[in-house]
Amino acid sequence: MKVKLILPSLTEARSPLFRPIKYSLFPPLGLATLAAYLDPDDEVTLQDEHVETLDLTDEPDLVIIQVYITNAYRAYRYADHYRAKGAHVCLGGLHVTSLPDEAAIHADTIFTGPGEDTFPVFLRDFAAGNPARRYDAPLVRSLDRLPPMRRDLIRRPLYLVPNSLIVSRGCPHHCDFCYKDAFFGAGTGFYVRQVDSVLREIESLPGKHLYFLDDHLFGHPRFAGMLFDAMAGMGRVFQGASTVSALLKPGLLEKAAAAGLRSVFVGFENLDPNNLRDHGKVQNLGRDYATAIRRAHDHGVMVNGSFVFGMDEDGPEVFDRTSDWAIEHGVETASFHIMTPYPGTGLYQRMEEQGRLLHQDWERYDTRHTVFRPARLRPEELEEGYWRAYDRFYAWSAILEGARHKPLTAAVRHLAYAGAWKKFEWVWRSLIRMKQVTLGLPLLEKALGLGAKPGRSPIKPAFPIAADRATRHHPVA
Ligand code: B12
Repeated sequence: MKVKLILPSLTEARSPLFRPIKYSLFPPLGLATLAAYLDPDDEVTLQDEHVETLDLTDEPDLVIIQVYITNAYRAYRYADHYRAKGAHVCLGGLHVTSLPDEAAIHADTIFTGPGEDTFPVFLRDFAAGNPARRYDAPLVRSLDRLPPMRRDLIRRPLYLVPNSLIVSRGCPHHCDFCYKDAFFGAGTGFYVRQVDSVLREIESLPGKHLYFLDDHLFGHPRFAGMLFDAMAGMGRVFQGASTVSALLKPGLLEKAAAAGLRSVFVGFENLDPNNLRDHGKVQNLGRDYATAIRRAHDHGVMVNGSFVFGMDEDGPEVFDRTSDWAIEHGVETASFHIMTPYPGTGLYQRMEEQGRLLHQDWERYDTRHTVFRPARLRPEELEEGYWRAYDRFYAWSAILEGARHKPLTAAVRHLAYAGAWKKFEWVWRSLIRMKQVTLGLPLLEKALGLGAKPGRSPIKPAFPIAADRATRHHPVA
């Protein structure tokens, strides 16, 4: 059987206004995960429109498309295209789960929730000539029998972070702006893989650098502790995400840093406790953000802060105040977002009930556009402020100011990391044009490793490593 898996480009990724490197970072792990359930004899292609031009001239029997909110219209166009050619088209992912009826118009089969349990069932039904129109993920889920994802289908040179991996699903918290509760529904909302399987995957990945794409890598303390203990001595440097409260608790951060954690993504979201309370971000309430940052820095871990603008208490002062705060606390990189009510979330429901949604053009639900009526800002004021926050935070003077009070190596690392990320756009663009984005990876590893404690030599793992597909097809990055 000929199978085609497609990640259509997020629409904002096509715009000259946005930075192409952001869309050449992470390979489509969700699709590579689903591909692991296909028959080894199937002829499989995986195309990611962020990094390559889609070939739409082929004649697959089965087409699998991952739908995010801002690629939904593209996804539907490709779905219609392949259905017209007689292929069986499956749609799944976050947006399909939020709006299954919208997606169903363009699909032979739709899937809600994570696909690990439903996709293999569909494949059996499809082979028997009896596929259903819709599969909903079961309420009880586990990753215990997860087959290794098909990394051989990923074109590594096209990504800056080919060694992205994911060791859990979901998150233990319930913020009302996050897709998570809608996606996992009433079922298991946070679950982790077996540590051994993660270690085997890590061993199969070439080079030093790893990026954990989990929503909350520290979210299951026992699992995370075991993972970090086992990783110590593997000679890796890695990045991942945590909450403020997990950074404040002694124990895990120390283990993570010893295992090679060099930068952590933290959802600060907003500096106003009333805003945090409004959106159910209770895990941040009363937490000392400054101490969390200091603890990370003390352990040689850089901070990538994430902030959301447009909450009800936010007025015109919020933009400068937030970027200045981040600069003052030596946050190395920051991402700002305009609050965006994704369909299916508590926030969306609230905005709809209050009549505050401005439109339902999903392509503009990209966290760069205002799609609802803010309480204390005009919609265009919110967009202007959002761009200004970026300009202010990434001005050279601000980068220097943020690095100024740090010990020398940490200051150099701050400058190198923030500068390389935001100030050398032409380098990233050239690498993308050459289709050799991975060439930037040694630079990233160098910047992350600066000032870190001397690495220990890699130890042999205490279990046999399967010669898995990734090592066979991609010996070295
Ligand atoms: C990598 C990533 C990106 C990449 C996306 C490209 C890529 N390579 O996937 C980039 C950097 C471009 C990106 C951009 C953005 N992202 Co992003 N991203 C992620 C991240 C960190 C990992 C995705 C991943 O690999 N997951 C692991 C795999 C296993 O899960 P999965 O992809 O969901 O696939 C599973 C299911 O969805 C399902 N499935 C998916 N497709 C299909 C199809 C079929 C047929 C079936 C059966 C099943 C199925 O089965 C898969 C296996 O379970 C997630 C967080 C997360 N932990 O998931 C956020 C996440 C998806 N991003 C998020 C956000 C907010 C954004 C941005 C808006 C951020 C910003 N301001 O720039 C933008 C734009 C997103 C948009 N417009 O929708 C949010 C939610 C977005 C939403 N509701 O649509 C998430 C969930 C993070 C969060 N917790 O808030 N992101």
